[in-house]
Amino acid sequence: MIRRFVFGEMIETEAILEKPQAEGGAVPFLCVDEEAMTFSYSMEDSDRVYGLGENVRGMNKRGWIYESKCSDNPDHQEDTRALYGAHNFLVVDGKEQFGIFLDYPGILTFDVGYTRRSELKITASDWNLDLYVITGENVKDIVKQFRHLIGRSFVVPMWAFGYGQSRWSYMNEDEVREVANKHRQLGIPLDSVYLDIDYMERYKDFTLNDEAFPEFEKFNEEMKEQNIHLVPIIDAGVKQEEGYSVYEEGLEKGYFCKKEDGTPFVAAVWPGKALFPDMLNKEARDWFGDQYKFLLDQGVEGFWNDMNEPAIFYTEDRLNQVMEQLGEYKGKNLDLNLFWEFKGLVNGLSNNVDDYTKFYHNMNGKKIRHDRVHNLFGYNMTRAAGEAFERLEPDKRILMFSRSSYIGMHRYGGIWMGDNKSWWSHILMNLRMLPSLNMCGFLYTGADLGGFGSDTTEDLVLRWLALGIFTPLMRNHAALGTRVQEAYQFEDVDGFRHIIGLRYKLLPYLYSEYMKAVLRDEMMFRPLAFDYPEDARAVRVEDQLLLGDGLMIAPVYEQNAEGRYVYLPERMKLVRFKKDGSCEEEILEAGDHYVDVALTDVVVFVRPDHLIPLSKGGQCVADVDFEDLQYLSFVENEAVYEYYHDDGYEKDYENPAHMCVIRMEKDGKVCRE
Ligand code: MIG
Repeated sequence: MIRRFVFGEMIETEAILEKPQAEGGAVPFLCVDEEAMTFSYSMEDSDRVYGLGENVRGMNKRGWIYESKCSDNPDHQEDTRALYGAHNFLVVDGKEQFGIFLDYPGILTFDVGYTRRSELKITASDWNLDLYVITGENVKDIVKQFRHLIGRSFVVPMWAFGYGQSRWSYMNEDEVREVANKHRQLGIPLDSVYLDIDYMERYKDFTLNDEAFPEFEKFNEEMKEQNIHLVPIIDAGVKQEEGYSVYEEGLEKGYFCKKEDGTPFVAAVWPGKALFPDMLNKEARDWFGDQYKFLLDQGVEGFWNDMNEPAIFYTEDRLNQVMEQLGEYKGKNLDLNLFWEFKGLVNGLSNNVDDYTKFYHNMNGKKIRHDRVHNLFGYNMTRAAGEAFERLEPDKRILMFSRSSYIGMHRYGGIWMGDNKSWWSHILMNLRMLPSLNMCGFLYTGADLGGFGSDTTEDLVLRWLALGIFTPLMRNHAALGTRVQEAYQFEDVDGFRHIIGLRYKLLPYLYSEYMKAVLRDEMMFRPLAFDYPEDARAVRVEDQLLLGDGLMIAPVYEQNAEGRYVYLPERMKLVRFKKDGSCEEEILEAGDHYVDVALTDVVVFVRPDHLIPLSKGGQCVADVDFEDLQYLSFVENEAVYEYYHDDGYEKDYENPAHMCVIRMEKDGKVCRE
């Protein structure tokens, strides 16, 4: 059951398109303090709290404080309170079971037992919000109701399930061609190469650097002939430059965010001084979306939207102020306090929250200060693109994923998990974020495999890929200046080919599970707690996941490990895929097991009476034969699998012809209905 409670007059976010009738009266379970603008709940010791989408720490969010404040924050540490997205949905599982969603576009705090261990306290910055309270049979049911409420998740073209290679600093055609060729020559599968900001002419959106990509359309075609898709980045800021048509047109039509006095708000990002299109304004959004046509017309079928928190290096006004203030330090003896103050001035230039109070949106004719709707910006940039794709390419699926997001954005695109590091702990962070994001509708998601910042190592990339082969977005991406980390840069090419190759074997299962999760508002990745709520051990497991209908995964995330402990909530079949192509199987009883996992092994666990359809693999998604299936299976009585398959490009998702039932008997006999 979903109940909606209205407090004040919220600014419309369109996170939920069809709102249930509002209710009056008391909010069950929650203590509401209008004065302090808080909701609180008293937790029992055994209560667990799930959700909050993109955030650090455990799947069980208890014991920390989180903020919904979309931030360009490359420090994904234990004490980080906010990342790029604002995902105000959580589920309490314990004595009471309920979900809450706060539809509120400003900054929120979720204190989940941080100040007082037994208290969950949510604090808003003003009292204009809608609160949804969802109750149901169990956690999965609560999540499903929420997912239904926020609408169906976005679907990618099938090639976007292939392996993608990215790096900030592929400077020109030849460098991109080399990435493609190396993979093909060495037989390492690949479906896409990402273009970071260097493909543009001086970081101007919807332009191409003509020297680096003299004949882009032709080049894109050349890549497509090899079944490789180029996926360019789009940034939120539009460069301020006379004669640049996007800038000129946006300015003329008044589509950029403005300061209080009505003049354009100028902030510096990649291209230096830039303006932010008013993504919250319908006309500006349509206009910005139409700009993607420039690349669509040249054959591009996928994009990633970056810097849309929006990130700000500095604003013109603050920079001028700081420059002036800095002069005052000249000739002074800078002691600790003064020196920190001095440093603080410069450091405070970037992503300064105060700057978010300096510009305005025009939402349906109403002037609204940015900080009140801060968390809607990235969502609406991606919505601009998503809506434009529907207009411009109605019959095509176009890949889109964004850095910043809000609840509801999952209808238009996926997200990637932002600027992680080449750290072992970030493999685990990647794993833990998956179910929390699925709860919020983000099914097409993944992390920068191998790590974005910092220098990586071969073993780290291999181990990370062994998780990445399961995530819908499977992309290796690294920052400018870091150690190169394409699969072919390392010694054990056979190991990379094997692990990445497995992704293509798993594809029939992964795509089927993804589509079922989309169509049924379900989660593809679940904590063990969601399926085994009665198992006191399972509910505490933080480093294993259920993947779809029949699999459990337990990746290795520690350096130099030769295996790991795995907890089995029931009898399962372990399957070990080895580099030499062989496959070992072993039935394990419920309980704890130490499982050997060599550096190039991939281990999965099949649940009883389940089967997993596999293909024979391929060098790209187009190679994969979805009819000629093999099966991983663990049949004690009979296994039944609902197999979803479509052509991966058309949009008639609901066509029942895409679904069939595969049955396997104890003797291994398979039949399809
Ligand atoms: O502040 O475009 O998260 O994936 O490579 C850096 C350059 C800006 C941040 C993105 C990252 C991308 C990078 N961008």
